[in-house]
Amino acid sequence: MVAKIKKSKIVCVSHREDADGISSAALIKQAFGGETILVDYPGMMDSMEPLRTDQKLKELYICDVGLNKKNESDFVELLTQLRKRSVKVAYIDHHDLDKKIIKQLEKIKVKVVHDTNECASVQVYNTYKNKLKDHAAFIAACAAITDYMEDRPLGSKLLQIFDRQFALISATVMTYNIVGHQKEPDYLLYLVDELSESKYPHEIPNSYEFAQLQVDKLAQIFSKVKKNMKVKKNLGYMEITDSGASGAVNFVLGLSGKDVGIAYKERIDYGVYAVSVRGSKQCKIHLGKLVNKITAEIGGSGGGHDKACGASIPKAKISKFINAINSALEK
Ligand SMILES: [Mn+2]
Repeated sequence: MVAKIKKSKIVCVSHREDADGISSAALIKQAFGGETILVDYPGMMDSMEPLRTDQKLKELYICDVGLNKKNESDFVELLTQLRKRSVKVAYIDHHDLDKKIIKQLEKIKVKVVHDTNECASVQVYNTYKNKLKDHAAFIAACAAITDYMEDRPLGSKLLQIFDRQFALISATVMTYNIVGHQKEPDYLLYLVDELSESKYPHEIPNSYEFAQLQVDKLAQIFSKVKKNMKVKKNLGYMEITDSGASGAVNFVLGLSGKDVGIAYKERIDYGVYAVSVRGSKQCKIHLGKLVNKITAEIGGSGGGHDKACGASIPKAKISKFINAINSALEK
């Protein structure tokens, strides 16, 4: 006789690269306990694959990781397998997503919380607030700030509870600690733990000192972008070699004077460029949808929000990608 394995494991998969992902993971941990798996876009599906055969898995929460044309069907297929084993699954996100995929997820009875108008942490807070402490509202408000979504209906309501300056400095320090520790997964998990235990960013040892170092690096990046950025008719772009692309991309956007900025950095482990794209307030095109479409055509994957998105592009295709965006902006 085969002994039946008791299902007891609770897992949260969340985005590792920004405060919204880390905060979502912290809120899920406070509400339900369990383990956290932090992912980035290139590694997302690989990191989730072990869950397929994890017989102990009981509940799965997936937060702040957007889907794209390349991975959406694999994602649905994996969750279908888990649902067949009666694993409880919730997907909470705010990146642009094909309605067809939402329907497919709802059909297999995945709990889908999806609003492109509020950040993921605010939606996690709103969905599970009866299981969360007051401090969780503060963490969600900080995440809304870093995702440029503190002016939305739910986000602004949460921010109103707290002193604005206190939330701004906490959100910023948290962000610099996350961005500066991307190569230290254990630190990121420690951060999730501390926030889930209702610690404020300033209570985490050395967080402000670390943020100061990051700010200094950013000032150096600003000078480098100014010197090395290239400009096409409708966009500015630059390859970044010694920092993250997402830290430099706003400088590329701002200094280029164009409505779109692109920064990209080689990911040697995957043989691709990790690409960040940002749009100005005047940019009329939904960049997340555009990048999803172009990467599906030329290779790679990507997508996200209207004015902030990302992509993973095969190294040889980067010029083609930049030219395709430049032409699409012409229309
Ligand atoms: Mn987010």
